Amino acid sequence: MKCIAGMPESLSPVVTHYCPGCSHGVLHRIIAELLDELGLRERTVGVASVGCSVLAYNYFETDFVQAPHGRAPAVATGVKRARPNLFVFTYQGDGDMAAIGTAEIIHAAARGERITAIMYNNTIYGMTGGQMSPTTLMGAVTATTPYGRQEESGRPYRMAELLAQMPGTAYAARTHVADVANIVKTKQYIRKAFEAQVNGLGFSMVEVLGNCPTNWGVTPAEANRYVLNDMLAYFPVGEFKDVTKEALAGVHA
Ligand SMILES: Cc1ncc(C[n+]2csc(CCOP(=O)(O)OP(=O)(O)O)c2C)c(N)n1
Ligand code: SF4
Repeated sequence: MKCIAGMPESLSPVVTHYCPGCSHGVLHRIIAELLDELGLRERTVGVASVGCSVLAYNYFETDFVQAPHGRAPAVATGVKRARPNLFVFTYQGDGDMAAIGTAEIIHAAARGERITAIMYNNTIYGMTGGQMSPTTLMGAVTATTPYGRQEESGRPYRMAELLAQMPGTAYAARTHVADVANIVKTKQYIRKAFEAQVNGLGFSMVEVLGNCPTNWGVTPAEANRYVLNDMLAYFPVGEFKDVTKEALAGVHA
């Protein structure tokens, strides 16, 4: 029989703990494919955060550190500064990056740390039961906003645009994995973020709009429709900063 698809070498052949239809797994595969294609596997250190992806270290055939409570960018900074030749990326949810660890990510970007941050934005705290996060859409019902998110909880903010403004950021983009075309696009964006680090250009990040069928209380198909209809209306996809071309041409120091 002809094999037309296989596992990336950087992805571990183990049973997943993610819920059926959850797009964390899609994103893991994209990252693993890129680690293979860019030849980074043997010198990669991933940094797992809190949230459902706390177990990310089970799924990648690379070294991994676990950094609780939003401290992944700080830990990644330490690893990268101690061993600049390593390839270092964080994998964080919106609760971890945009709430618990806001200070770490903003200052890592401002300092231009040569790390890459991947944020999985499902607009809630998935692991702990679906509480509101900073990216929860207005009016959305969550475990802590039973009547829908109201003005008193603030309004959702956009991490990719925020981090694009930081002086040390070389690359910032937002994408989603709710359909095949954008899974392909996501891989292109993450490739550019990884290459920004490999080329020593500064901090890079990609925000990926993901789903959480379990805590949203819907089927995987309905969850992806929520991403396409509701989340995309508030969180535009695209590249918000890309100094890679100019930097490679020597325009940026
Ligand atoms: C400072 C701190 N407060 C609370 C927690 C408990 N906690 C563990 S996972 C989590 C939610 C993470 O949500 P998110 O980052 O959005 O990831 P998801 O599970 O949705 O993928 C929280 C609040 C914690 N680990 N640290
Ligand atoms: S709780 Fe949500 S984010 Fe977590 S694994 Fe399940 S579907 Fe995915």
